[in-house]
Amino acid sequence: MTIQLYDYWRSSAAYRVRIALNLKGLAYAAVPTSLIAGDHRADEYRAKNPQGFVPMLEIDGQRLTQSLAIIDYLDATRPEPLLIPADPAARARQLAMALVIAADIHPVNNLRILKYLQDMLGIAEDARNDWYRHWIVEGFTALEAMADPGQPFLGGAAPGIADICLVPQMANARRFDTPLDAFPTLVRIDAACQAIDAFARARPEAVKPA
Ligand SMILES: N[C@@H](CCC(=O)N[C@@H](CS)C(=O)NCC(=O)O)C(=O)O
Repeated sequence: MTIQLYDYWRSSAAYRVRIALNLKGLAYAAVPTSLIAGDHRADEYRAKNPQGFVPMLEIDGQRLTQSLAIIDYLDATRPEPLLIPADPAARARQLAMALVIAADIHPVNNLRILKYLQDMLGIAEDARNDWYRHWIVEGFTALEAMADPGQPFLGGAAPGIADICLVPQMANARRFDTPLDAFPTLVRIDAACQAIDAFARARPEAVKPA
């Protein structure tokens, strides 16, 4: 049965799942779900995904949400290549780096948070952009210190779940003109990932509907 990814080209959480599917060599059909048109808030979509976020993955008769849970499912059912290490200590380290982004940077910069700052609190665009950059710089400062500068990827010799979270967050950082000079290891690892076809094919510009 076809794997279906409810996807929005600019969603960084969906971008993570696109990378994971590509790294595992899994073909999928994208179901474009526009955050700008509000497709994610439509009753029909919320009936399938009560949280009303992308990504959502339909696979093996399952309907899965939350990008990290989806990647964990893919690892459990299609372990090649493993994206979260099996070794408990390595696993904890990789998840910790992934969660700096997925739990601590990304949620406070989400579309609905930015809309709340704008619509409910009357925060102007410049201040919202400062907010966006602030949380990236804070999180990247920690992640730069956690990364091993001697390794090609956050995941070590091969990219893993932390790299899958890093690349979309880097794209967001650049989109909002976040200064990256203080993060040489992260910048180098991002470039190494982007040179891999599975990452390149998942880029927002590569999947943006015509
Ligand atoms: N923790 C979730 C986050 C999903 C998420 O926040 N998706 C964003 C797009 S990147 C979304 O659907 N936002 C809708 C909104 O903020 O209204 C995951 O990792 O899948």
